[in-house]
Amino acid sequence: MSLENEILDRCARLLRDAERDVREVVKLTDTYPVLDVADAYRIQQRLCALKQAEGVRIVGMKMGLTSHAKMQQMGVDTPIYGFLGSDNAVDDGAAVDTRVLIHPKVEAEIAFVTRDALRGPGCTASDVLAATDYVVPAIELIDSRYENFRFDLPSVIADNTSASRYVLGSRPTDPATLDLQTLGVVMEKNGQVAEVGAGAAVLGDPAAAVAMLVNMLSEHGQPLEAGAVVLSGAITAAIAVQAGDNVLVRGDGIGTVAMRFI
Ligand code: 0L1
Ligand code: MG
Repeated sequence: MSLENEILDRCARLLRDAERDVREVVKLTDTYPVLDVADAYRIQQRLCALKQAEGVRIVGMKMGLTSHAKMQQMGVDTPIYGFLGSDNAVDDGAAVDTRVLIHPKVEAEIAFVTRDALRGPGCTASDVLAATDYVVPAIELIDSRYENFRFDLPSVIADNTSASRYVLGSRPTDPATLDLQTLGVVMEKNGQVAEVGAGAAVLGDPAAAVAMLVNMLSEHGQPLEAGAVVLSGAITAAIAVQAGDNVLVRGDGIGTVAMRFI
């Protein structure tokens, strides 16, 4: 059963205000137990429209819950997606002010930047590689707007899959020169190795995760635009960060990317 438009609008406003006011809210399904995944994507679209009305540009998309461990934890077998706004982008090595974040965590990812638009259904990892301009290592900062970072599937989809900030590495690499599945990634926090992983942690192949995104978007009649940034999903577990922390991600053959916290 679909919730009324007025309720969907109210949910989007609540989440937007929570992010702006740096305030946790109860998960949406506590208030609206019938909220389902379709409603949740409608709320996410409204959140996107609210941000665009404030002048935010949509610069790309992200995949979430791409590891089997996270899917199992949420009791689902399909990843989820969200949007990336110009307000989410941070420069490589720049400082992020933790006072405007609720309970930030970071994860290491591989980001794709598309040269050509992609349309599903039937998009494959090969299609993605052919349409990709370059890949770079990325750090995604997730910051759920929900109390204690706890939610269920519809609630986290509505909350734009916890999207908050991202930073891209400065050295673009042609994915044709890489084996993305075996590409090793190390995440260091304050000079110590915190997490390690390989591209295959993302649905077996980060390019397959982007293909899945394209196919999911096609169910809503949407393409993945040319020039889009795509965060393909976490290669490592997410780790909590606080003021004073420095995070660096190093990917085999693709360079490094860093974020620091003040
Ligand atoms: O980017 C992600 O994989 C996060 C998806 C949402 C779940 C979470 O906040 O951990
Ligand atoms: Mg992520």
